[in-house]
Amino acid sequence: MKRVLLVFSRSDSGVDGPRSVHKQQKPSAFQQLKETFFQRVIQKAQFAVPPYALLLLSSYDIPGVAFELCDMRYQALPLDEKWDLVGISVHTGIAKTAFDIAAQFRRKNMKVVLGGPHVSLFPETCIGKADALVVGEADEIWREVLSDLVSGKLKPKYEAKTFPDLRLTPQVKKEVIQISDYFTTNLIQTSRGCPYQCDFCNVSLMNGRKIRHRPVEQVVAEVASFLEKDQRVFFFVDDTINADPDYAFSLFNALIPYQIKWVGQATTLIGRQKKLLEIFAKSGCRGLLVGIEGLSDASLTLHNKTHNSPTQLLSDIQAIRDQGICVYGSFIYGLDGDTLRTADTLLNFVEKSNIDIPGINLLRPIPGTALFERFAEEGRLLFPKDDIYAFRYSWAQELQCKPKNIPVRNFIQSYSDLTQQVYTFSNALKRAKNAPTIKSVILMFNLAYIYLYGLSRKDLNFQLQTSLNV
Ligand code: B12
Ligand code: SF4
Repeated sequence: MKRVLLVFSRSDSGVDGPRSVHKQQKPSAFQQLKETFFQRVIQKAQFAVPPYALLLLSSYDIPGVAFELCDMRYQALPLDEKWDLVGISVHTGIAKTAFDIAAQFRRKNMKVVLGGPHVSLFPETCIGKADALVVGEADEIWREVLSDLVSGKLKPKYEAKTFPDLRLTPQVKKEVIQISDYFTTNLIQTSRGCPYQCDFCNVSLMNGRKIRHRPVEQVVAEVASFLEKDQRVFFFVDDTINADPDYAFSLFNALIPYQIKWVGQATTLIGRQKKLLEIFAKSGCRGLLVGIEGLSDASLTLHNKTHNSPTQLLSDIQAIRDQGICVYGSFIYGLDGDTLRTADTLLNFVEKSNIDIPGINLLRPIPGTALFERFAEEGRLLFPKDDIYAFRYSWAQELQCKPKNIPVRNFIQSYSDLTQQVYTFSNALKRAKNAPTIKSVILMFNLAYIYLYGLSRKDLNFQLQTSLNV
């Protein structure tokens, strides 16, 4: 039997437990204690969900292959055991850590395969870091990798030539995880691909613009099988669960009898898709993350987020909340149409719309995106273009590009003031009280965000004083 270990490593900062991104900043003993406490709470309470991609890869039935998973948020690397293959999921923000993990296993003569968003987007940066690379969505080639492993003929590179047909993707099993480790283990993906092309996003680069679905009956069967082991909330990981309204309608209509509670991610258009919204509510939807990003026509157009309509955003959010669904509104401050006045507009909007959790993000140039390339040409990246690893993911703790219309120093001040005003203790209580449902979850998020945005202000200020030449 070939033993395959799948490894998921935590992010340095971000949803896996935020900490200062400036290693040179020495936290006091009290700060360290506070960070550890918050990291634990945030990890467990907020996003501690199993690594979906690795659960999927462990669900393939290949004769002669047995899977185990090491989730480094909970377990140390089992370096002293003998593995026939170690598979590591790599995203750009943790690529260096992933390469280091690969090197540790390879030094012990164990074979390593790398896959995931970073390998798919930047395969050339992964050459020599592993015995095999899987470029693109692995679904159709994973079987080949494993049969080659069994026959001792692992190839250095496997590349998905087309986007896989999700009808052939197996039902996810949870045999490799400890269910009690997580906030929930009910992660489901119904589709891949996004028809939109917001210039700061890399989803259509990775998954294409055409939406590919799993058949409704397959998803329903997966929900039913998940319920046998875990009755907690379901998280539909699709980027835009309402992108194909007809499909979404059939799916959630079919899920009504299962009486699940679920959360997911949608575009603001859901506010105007009345029938679908009703079905979402009836099928147990408790919260939706919606990408609002900017509030002005200028900003939305300049970043190609044209499916959002600034004049309808308020009523879109109202409509969602009226159905008893909480809204996590994701904003970006620092878009190309933004000026210093935008901070006030954002603050007013957050208050007027009663958004349950406002996410106030900084514009981040993700390597590979159209935005990244444009900002590089315009000389607006704050780190060298070739050092793609410098563009790490944090909790808005680092400015990575110059805003178009606002000097950096003023921008950081304005962003810090904004997050301070949005996240106060009394606002947290007010949002929890007004939330249409899951009030305790809303309170928990809002309280955690007071801490997280405090960390953001501290780190941004440190960056301003130490490395931003402005
Ligand atoms: C749901 C989601 C989350 C959830 C749940 C993640 C989880 N635990 O599974 C939460 C909210 C927790 C989350 C957290 C983060 N996320 Co996230 N997330 C997503 C989202 C929307 C879907 C991911 C998913 O499950 N896709 C479905 C699976 C099947 O696809 P996949 O992961 O790409 O895997 C396929 C292939 O890549 C490949 N593959 C993947 N791993 C491996 C490993 C091996 C060995 C092999 C052979 C193949 C392989 O095979 C899979 C099947 O085809 C994506 C956007 C997207 N469309 O991908 C962002 C995305 C993956 N996240 C991203 C980021 C940045 C993060 C965070 C760093 C955010 C933060 N600031 O903290 C953290 C990182 C946490 C971590 N340690 O990985 C980025 C990664 C960008 C990049 N270029 O690397 C993405 C692409 C979003 C974006 N557009 O920027 N995320
Ligand atoms: S931000 Fe959302 S809507 Fe825009 S391209 Fe990315 S996934 Fe699609």
